[in-house]
Amino acid sequence: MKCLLTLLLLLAPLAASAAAPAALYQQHCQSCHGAERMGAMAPALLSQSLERLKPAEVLRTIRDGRTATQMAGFAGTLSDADISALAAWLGTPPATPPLWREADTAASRIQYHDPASLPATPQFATGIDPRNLFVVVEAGDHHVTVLDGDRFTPLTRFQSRFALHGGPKFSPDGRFVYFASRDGWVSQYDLYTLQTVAEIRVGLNTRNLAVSDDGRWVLAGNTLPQTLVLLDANGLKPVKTYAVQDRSGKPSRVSAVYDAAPRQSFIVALKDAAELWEISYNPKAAPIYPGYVHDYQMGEGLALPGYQNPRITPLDMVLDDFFFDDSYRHVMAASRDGHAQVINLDSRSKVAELPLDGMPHLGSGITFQQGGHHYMATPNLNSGRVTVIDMDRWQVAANIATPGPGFFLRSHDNTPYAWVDAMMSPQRDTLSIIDKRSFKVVRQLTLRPGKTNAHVEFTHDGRYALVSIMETPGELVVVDATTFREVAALPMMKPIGKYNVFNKVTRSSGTSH
Ligand code: DHE
Repeated sequence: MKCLLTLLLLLAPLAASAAAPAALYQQHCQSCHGAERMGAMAPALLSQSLERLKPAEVLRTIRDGRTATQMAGFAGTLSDADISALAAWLGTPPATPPLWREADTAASRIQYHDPASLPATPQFATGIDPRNLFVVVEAGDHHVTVLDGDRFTPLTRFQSRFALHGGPKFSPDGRFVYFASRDGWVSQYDLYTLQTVAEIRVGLNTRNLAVSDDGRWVLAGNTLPQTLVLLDANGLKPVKTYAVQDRSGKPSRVSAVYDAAPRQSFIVALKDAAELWEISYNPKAAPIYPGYVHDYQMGEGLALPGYQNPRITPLDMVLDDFFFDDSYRHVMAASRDGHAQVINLDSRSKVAELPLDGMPHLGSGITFQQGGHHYMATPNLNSGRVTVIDMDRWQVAANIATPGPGFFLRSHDNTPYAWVDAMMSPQRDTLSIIDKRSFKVVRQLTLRPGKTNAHVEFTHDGRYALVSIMETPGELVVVDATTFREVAALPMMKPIGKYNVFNKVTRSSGTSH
């Protein structure tokens, strides 16, 4: 009895301090960050939303606030112990998993402008080429700059949703650009009138989105909840929500969604299931794979083949980073632990193993042709090299050493060079320029010593390379792609990625799609 009393006495203060963070949250955070930490005018504070932040950064943000935002510091209001308890509590998942239902998605939609009322032509000065605009995502203060790609002058700069991630995607005519934020917001922005048309929150934690080649659909993939959400691309009205689960019914997070334009379908990579999904947006799709449902024994009720229904290719392991050949018949796929293979999307089977160890970043790869061969090249997230794969033989053609692991690789049809960073290493300030003909590094470029030099995108003609100095404050540096000389620099707040309308809508082989 004495023992039990001692234990209860010992646990009492713990119980009191365990209750405190929830109350602190309610009192100080909820009005901006929303009930159940789901986000409101400020971002969600779910453990999934914070997993990219180091615990010390969470602590610092609560204590000191965030500059240039409405997040005030709580150092004068809360004790150090309270701040630590709150930070630790935010890092743990809520006792009851947060729910985000179709009705929440539908209710979140905001239409700023009726798509039918938008003027038919660009409203900015004539002489500015709407196909050579750049959309630059500035992560430092959550803004987007729209840049004239001929003069390198900003047309506008606007506040985005918190923490945009992944490549913004364009409508086929290049008029609209679609953004996804990690918090689940999808935004449709009109580059002709430089204004947001509509926004909708499709989930609590989103990976990325894809836009269909016919311009009619946007598909967004979530990790929380484990869903895919199909939207009407013109105004973002929700059309369909797919529960993502494997054949045994186990839910899976989405790793990424891609548009396979030549197949008129979306491809979906899954983080927790050894399956690959393909969702056709071709209304005539039904007869294409009539045997599929029976092959896979899914049961007619679970997955019907055809238009807007997932057709599933079973895999022999979870593969969640993908790259496609130009026809989108073949997908190169890698697992987190360095296994890679090639899958034929027509026969729905593995056709080759790829000897790619380390952590190839396939999603950041490029394709090019050389000497009659089709190649793809990929950086590696944990090894200083770019691997070139001969796609005619599915063999490694070269491993090109770079100063350190890199994240992004870029080129353009009009340049013989591919540019790669080493941003995952101490040499994060050094870009390596690789000759696509010789597979050799021909130049190293350090535009701003000591700072992260990464993510390159070319002008529509391939004459200039725009490089991010990913710092707050940072810069966007314009480099002549032939002489490698700097020609301009614009101050920006941690420009993460930049996207050229022409290169994206023409699916230039040197950039992401
Ligand atoms: Fe990304 C694209 C996944 C971390 C900046 N990133 C993508 C895409 C995927 C992905 C699947 C392709 C989306 C598309 O085309 O729409 N990224 C992941 C991860 O799994 C990873 C490693 C961990 C995570 O937290 O999700 C990750 N990514 C980062 C970063 O830390 C980066 C550097 C900074 C940030 O803002 O998060 C980052 N990712 C980017 C950028 C793109 C991207 C700039 C678009 C590249 C492009 O040119 O298209």
